Amino acid sequence: MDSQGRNRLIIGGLTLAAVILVISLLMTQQGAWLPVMVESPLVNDSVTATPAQQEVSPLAAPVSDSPLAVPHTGAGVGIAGLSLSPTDTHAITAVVEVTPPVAMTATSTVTVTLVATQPLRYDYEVIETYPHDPEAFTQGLQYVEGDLYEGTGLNGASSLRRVDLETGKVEQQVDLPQEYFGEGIVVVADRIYQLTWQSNVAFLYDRESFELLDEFDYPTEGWGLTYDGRDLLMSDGSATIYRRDPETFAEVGRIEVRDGAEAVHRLNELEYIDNLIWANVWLTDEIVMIDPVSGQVVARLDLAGLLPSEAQADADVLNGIAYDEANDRIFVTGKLWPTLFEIELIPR
Ligand SMILES: [Ca+2]
Repeated sequence: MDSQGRNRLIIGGLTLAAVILVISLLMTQQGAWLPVMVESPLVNDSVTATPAQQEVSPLAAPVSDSPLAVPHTGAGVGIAGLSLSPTDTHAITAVVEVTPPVAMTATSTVTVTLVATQPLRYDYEVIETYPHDPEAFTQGLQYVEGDLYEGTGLNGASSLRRVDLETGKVEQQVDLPQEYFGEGIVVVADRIYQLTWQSNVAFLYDRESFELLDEFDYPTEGWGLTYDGRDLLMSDGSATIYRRDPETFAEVGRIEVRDGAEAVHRLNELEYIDNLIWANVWLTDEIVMIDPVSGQVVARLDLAGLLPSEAQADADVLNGIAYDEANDRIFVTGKLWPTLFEIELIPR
């Protein structure tokens, strides 16, 4: 994707965004819970003040039938003078005056989530193909300075590898003991991290020697792994991406991944590209691109048909994203795929 494409992606994601404000569990004076749904389109990212008091009518109607319109100036959605960034989540307090039948004031904390209602759609073009070990059950993939680093899975076939991109030749490899099913990997400076699927342990290696330096525990399954320059980002097959401290592997935050209001589950191999998290979605031909702040899917890449049908019989699913930042090259492959592809994105 060229820089213009990236800008188009980001700007498009914002332009199409909408704000859903949910005031939940709004306490009335009678002590009953009055949930109120507030929806309003996002005009742009500049927000000005609006009154903090709104009328809700009719009071007795179900939530979905009584949306509380949030007035906004032409500049965007305003809530009590807060300035909302389209990529942030905010906790705000709303004071709502409800009439009729009974005048009451209720206060609640609301979360403002900016929702990309229409993720951009991309198809692909194959730029180049490279050989890939058809015995490699790819679970982690990263491009670093001319080499591919790859983590493979399956008990008895799990490994960490350094692979020559052009030839697909494995130039360095360390195998995991039979009991471990290898998962995502990430190279950070002179270290390599490797997850395991269900053993709740990550391995830390010296990048050059592949010597095992340390081990870390974590409570979830291990699927994909990448790095944003500060935190490790880890998937576990759910819709959550965990932020982890590279030094201690301690959890330091979470990203709940959604497309609109819908959670996106089965997030697998990851790659951090241009401030977005790209994620394979297990059992699909899709890669989703996730805003790391809001967790919103801002684009979807459809890679259906990438692996020729004659190669599909012996192959497993699409999995593995690597990025050559210096040359803006995107590489993708799959588990037991004989080919690694350099692709370019084509807006649909
Ligand atoms: Ca990757």
